[in-house]
Amino acid sequence: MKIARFQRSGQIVLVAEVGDRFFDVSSAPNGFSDIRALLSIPDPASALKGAVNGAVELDTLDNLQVAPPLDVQEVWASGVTYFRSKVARIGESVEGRAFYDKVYAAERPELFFKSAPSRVVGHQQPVRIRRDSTWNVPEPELALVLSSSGRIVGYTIGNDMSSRSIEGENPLYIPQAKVYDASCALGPWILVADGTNLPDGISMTVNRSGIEVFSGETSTSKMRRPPQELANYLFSEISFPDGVFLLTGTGIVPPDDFSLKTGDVIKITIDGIGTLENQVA
Ligand code: DO4
Ligand code: MG
Repeated sequence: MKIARFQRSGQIVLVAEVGDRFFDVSSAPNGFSDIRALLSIPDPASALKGAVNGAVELDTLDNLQVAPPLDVQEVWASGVTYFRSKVARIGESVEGRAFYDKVYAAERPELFFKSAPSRVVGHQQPVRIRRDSTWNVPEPELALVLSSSGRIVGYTIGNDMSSRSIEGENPLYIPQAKVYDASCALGPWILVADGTNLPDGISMTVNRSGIEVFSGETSTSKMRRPPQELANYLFSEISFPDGVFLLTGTGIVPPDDFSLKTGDVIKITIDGIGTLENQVA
């Protein structure tokens, strides 16, 4: 089952896709309209199944506008969880390279605050590059949707937009390289986790004036750390009563001569979840 948030006449509608059918789970007597409610109960997957049973079926999604898949949750991110990310960062930062090498191998992962919900954009909304940055890339990442108890409730698609020039100048600038308006895209769908359906293939294309200027792919099997281990570290000394989204790091890094430009269209596809598309403003 997949779920997504939509807007209809200014109201949020939570839709479940089951097979090729769509249900308005916010219409059910035991339903939900917000992600906060879903992530604060002990067994969100069963609650969703119950809500689908009492929900109105939708013939079409045509009259709905897709919204980001979160409401009040913070977004956190993991770093250097793929060998490709380590190699790229060692290349871009002469003085900082030992830190990336160490964090890839260390027991404790790199975790950082990525975004407040107000700075997250959804499917087909523009992402931004910083005006004071000369080298900018998208980072396609599997995002974990975690309940208030730290359980993986689902998976969505994330883009951890990043300035490589600012991060490369000094790793202490990472918050500025990573955290700015519209630097995080998520969605549109959340694949509900069932314990056996960790998504595998991740791919990304960047199109410029209709021409593909980058494409790459990876697999979550190349991640150095299991997703639940990242979640456990995140929850070890912080609580998230409304749940939280956690990006799991990038395994796709464009070559060093590539930088995003205004107008570029970024498409990230994760098997079993769908495609997140954003244009660079
Ligand atoms: O170490 C800096 C950030 C790494 C990151 O965002 C990633 O590996 O995806
Ligand atoms: Mg990243």
